[in-house]
Amino acid sequence: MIIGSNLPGMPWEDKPAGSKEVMWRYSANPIIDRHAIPTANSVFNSAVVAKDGAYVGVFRSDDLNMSSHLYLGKSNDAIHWDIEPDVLKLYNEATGEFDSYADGYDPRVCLIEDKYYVTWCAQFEKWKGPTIGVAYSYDFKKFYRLPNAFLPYNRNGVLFPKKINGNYVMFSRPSDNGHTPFGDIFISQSPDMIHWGEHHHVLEPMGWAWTKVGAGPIPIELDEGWLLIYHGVSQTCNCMIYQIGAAILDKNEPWKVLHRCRNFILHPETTYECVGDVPNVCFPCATLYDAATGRIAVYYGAADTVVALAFCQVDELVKYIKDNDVIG
Ligand code: BMA
Repeated sequence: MIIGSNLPGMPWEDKPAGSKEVMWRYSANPIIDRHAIPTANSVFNSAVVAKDGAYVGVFRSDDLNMSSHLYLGKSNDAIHWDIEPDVLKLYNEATGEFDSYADGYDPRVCLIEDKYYVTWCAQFEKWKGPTIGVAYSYDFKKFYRLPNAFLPYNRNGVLFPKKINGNYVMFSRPSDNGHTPFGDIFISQSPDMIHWGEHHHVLEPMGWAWTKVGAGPIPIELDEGWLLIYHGVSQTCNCMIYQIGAAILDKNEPWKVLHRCRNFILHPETTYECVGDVPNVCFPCATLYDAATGRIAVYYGAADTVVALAFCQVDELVKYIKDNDVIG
């Protein structure tokens, strides 16, 4: 059971008749085209949230110079998106002055109390390698930048939607300055969103995700723990394959893995997942969910080129994880 708000208008499509999949794709995928921004080569790995009866999002686009930036977008149905053509501006919290643009990639958006936090992989030359950028906004109009959370090299900084034991909690995946042929998910904690410590190991590579793992969307609170949807990567003779997996973590000590699914729950197999700038990539960055019905919509980047949508039912997913559990 999901502990959270109801979102009856969220995107949804029933599982196709006869399908045995625990997560199924939207029939009109991809929902966002690679040229959805005038200057874009691609729009993928992006994050959406519900706000004031509609939807807002932070989108990754790689431009015609193959530089990655973040852009704001809005939507009435969370399927058709109006994305602003200019890069998201960040203000300096101390001065309130416009300070920088959001250069980087793979945003996540997390509402904690009254602030929408954006975390992303910040890759300015001055940071000396990829690390976790943090900014917040009250209104999705003005975004204030906070200090980067961690030292380089780090990616996939994903916040929990509420404080746990009085602390903000964030997943991350220490990495290298390149395409990182390794990687475990860790958790760090902070009293103020600036100073991070009390680190714990969470998930290691295993099975179909034998090369590396990284947290995906903001975890979803269930009655029995936190639902973590993550990407897991296997390295073959000619490429890395990015797949989607799921686990359930302890509610109060979320570095404790209660259940971890042996099988992937989505694997690149459609044309839009297997043909693009980086073939064979499903990279989940956000969900929308409706607590009343247990419906979950997963937003994922496909082939580092477009944004796609998939669906699952929480009870069915939890049962699938437990029926195929590698823990215990
Ligand atoms: C990761 C990140 C993601 C990307 C993936 C596959 O290292 O760069 O943005 O989707 O590789 O290329």
